[in-house]
Amino acid sequence: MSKITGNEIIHQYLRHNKKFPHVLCAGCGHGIVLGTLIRSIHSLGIPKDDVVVVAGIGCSGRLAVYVDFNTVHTTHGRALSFATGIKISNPKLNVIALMGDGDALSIGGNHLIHAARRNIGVTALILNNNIYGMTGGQSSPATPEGSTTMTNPYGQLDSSFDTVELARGAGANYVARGTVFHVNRLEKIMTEAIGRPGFSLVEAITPCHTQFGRKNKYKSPVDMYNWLKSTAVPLERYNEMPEDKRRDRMPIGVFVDRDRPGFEERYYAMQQNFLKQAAKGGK
Ligand SMILES: Cc1ncc(C[n+]2csc(CCOP(=O)(O)OP(=O)(O)O)c2C)c(N)n1
Ligand code: SF4
Repeated sequence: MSKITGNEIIHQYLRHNKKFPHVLCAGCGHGIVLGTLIRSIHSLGIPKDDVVVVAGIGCSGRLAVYVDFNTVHTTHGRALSFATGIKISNPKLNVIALMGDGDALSIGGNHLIHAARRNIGVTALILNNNIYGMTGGQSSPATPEGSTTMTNPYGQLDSSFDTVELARGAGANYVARGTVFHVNRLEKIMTEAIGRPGFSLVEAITPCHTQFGRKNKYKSPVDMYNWLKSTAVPLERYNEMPEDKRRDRMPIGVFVDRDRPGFEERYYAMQQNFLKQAAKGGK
């Protein structure tokens, strides 16, 4: 029997009849992220019915409607709140919150911090294209300082968030960054993240040529992929680079890998303890 290819695997997980053609622009990296997510779930052997993809609003949020998992297309910035409720009500589910950088870091920033602090057993997948894609290219908290956007035609004045440092500081169990150019690494990271207990965060850098690239130095999708190729450096190599060489380079890899129990585990342990005490006639 011939070996099943990555593309054939992806087709097993799509809602062919209802939701296509998709809305993404040619050259958009979001589809590559979805491919890695599907292959990761497939390689972990998780049944479709045990997966819940909770997405916010944005081009990234649209991905949830194409896949044949349990899916919820929620409100902008609130994917993690819905995901938290789902995970607590049924901890056996693999809950993946899929968000854009605007969704996760701007309107949903507070939810992100507290989901990481709580260490809820959800995988947060942030598709960082450095911009608000769906609504026409406004600056997001991930827009690099100095770059041009629809709302910053003379250059973004604020510095951009480091998503990895934010999640690490807030207490996430697992934090990693990859790019859609380095697709095998991204898939490996995603697989690890989904398999870990507690709160995992994967930042997937994905090009939006339409709203970001064209206003900056990347006139074509190919320019954007070349930018990812030349900018991203594996973390181990980045750590060995002298300070001046690190400028304009972006480390990719696994930044945090801890093994603390997730909130839902701690919550059920507390509940069991309470029930035991009550059965003994205590408080
Ligand atoms: C409460 C609320 N505010 C604003 C919007 C409008 N809105 C829809 S998508 C979006 C930005 C999407 O950007 P991002 O999350 O980065 O995702 P992308 O489209 O780039 O994948 C905004 C502001 C909304 N739908 N709801
Ligand atoms: S606007 Fe950007 S993020 Fe949205 S589909 Fe097009 S390339 Fe992708």
